[in-house]
Amino acid sequence: MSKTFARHAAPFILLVALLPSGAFAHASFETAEARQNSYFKAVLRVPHGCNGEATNLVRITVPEGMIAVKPMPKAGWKLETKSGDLARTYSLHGKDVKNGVKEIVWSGGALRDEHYDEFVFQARVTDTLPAGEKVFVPVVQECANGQASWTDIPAKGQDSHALKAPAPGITILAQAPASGGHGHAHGHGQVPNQESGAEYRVGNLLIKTPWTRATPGGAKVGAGFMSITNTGSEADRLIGGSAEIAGTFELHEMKTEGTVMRMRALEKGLEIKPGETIELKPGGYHVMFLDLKKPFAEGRPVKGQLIFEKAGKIEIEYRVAPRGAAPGSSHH
Ligand SMILES: [Cu+2]
Repeated sequence: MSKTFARHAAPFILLVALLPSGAFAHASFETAEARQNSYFKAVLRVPHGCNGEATNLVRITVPEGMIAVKPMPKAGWKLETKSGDLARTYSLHGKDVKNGVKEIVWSGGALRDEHYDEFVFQARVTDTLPAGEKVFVPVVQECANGQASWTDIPAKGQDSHALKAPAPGITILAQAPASGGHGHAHGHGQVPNQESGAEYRVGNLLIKTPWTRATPGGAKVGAGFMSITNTGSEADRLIGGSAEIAGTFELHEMKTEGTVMRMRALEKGLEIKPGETIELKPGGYHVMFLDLKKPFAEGRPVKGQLIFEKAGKIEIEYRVAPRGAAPGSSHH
């Protein structure tokens, strides 16, 4: 499970309290990241009807740059697609693609306001969609007397959270590292350093010594630490991730305000400038594991994933230090 970071600059406790009720208020995609030049399974979550009425129709407008679109039929719903000429010619497996599905409509069903459902399609994300940017997929729900439109697209630089009815967005990640006989992508291998067992490279980023602390039995939260070095010439940004046993993953900053230490979620992730090393450490930046299903046990490593805006995803392992361990204990 991965998640981009919450945008609330509220103290941590407040933020957790808000999650259960606020998290699915808008139509959104279950996975909100897709990789260039690969197929993406888009799972649209429809959380409620139109002002209490049941939803009878769901219409998705496919954005330019997504091709080879295939919607999934849904029991009890009629499925239709509208095809047309694309704005440009795409290449897929050596063939020209000039037209395709531009609209998907599921109709004739009845999704009651108090229920939730998912509408699924598959598409290929081309590299005409720039990595690091968000592509928006307008969605309209129709009911007997009204409709709910998720069609607002933010202007450049505008936060989509400021919009009343934001179109669900998908963040585009750079092309996956080559594997399985498709040649080599230079510098994009995810090769953990065998000697230390705690160095990971993805793109131009070097991640060292991820660690966390053992948690007491009933604890629902934990924090993770590491250093991240950008060896490239372009800035990158840690934008999300996940960890086993943890229901939710966030990026936080600890700051002293007056005499009080406060945690806040980082709105836009954590930027790592070219040549810079960012230390995630107790009392500063850290990744936050929320809704732990089991405690973290000393000596039993925790697997996780980090998502960077440009470099993409990397699987890492956190060493689990004793409870209350200090920063220095990250060294062997
Ligand atoms: Cu935190």
